Amino acid sequence: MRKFGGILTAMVTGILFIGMSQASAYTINDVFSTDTGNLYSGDRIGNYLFEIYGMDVTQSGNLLTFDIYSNFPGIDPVGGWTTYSADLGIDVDNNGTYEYGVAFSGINNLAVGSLYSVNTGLNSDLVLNGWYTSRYYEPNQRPSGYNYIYHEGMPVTIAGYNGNGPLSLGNVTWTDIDGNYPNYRISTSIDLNKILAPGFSGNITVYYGGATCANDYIKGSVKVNNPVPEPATMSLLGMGILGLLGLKKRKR
Ligand SMILES: [Ca+2]
Ligand SMILES: [Ca+2]
Repeated sequence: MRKFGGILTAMVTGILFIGMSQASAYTINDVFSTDTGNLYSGDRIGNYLFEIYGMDVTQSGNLLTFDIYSNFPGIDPVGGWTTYSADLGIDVDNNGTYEYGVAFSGINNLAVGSLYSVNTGLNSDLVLNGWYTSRYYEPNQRPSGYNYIYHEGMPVTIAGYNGNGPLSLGNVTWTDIDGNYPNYRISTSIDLNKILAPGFSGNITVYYGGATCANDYIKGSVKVNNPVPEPATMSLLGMGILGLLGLKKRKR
């Protein structure tokens, strides 16, 4: 019996270990709590719907894909404050200022999935380096009123969008994972050529403010390599152009 107990313990420990290692295997891990009852738990404040667990970042060619794991459904009314999803911020030189954003909620004239450049010079009481902060969105802002518990002054939904139009259009998808927590995988992809020079290899900082109240947020550094266009592709392209020119000449 003793031996059996030992084997059983080893099996249970093994299962637990696999479970734990899977839960924390994100590219960028965020502290998370499975407590759904309390307003302060782990690194989040407020309802458990704001909980962020982690972010996976994967690269294929010049396509960089972000998968964020969160309980946030994309829109959630809290009292009189309708919170939306914050945008994704990208800091290409790791200096704390986000030069690029991806629109996740599309509530300010940019379609969901738009990659945009930020007017980083813009600062005010409610705007930080071109990003509207959580305080900007709070109904009855201080000092006239203060009704909410949230992270003040965090860069969240859009943005010091420079007004020149999005750099590219794209998609953001909310996938209901399996009915458990985290509730959603939020996914989007960007073309690295829109934000980095060809041949760039190094770290960039990515940041997601969660909901507009920034009650949970995630930030981390990821290594990327923006490939230089292959010479073979370039010469094929060149041959194609020459071929077209030849065709044009012959037609005359
Ligand atoms: Ca968290
Ligand atoms: Ca920067």
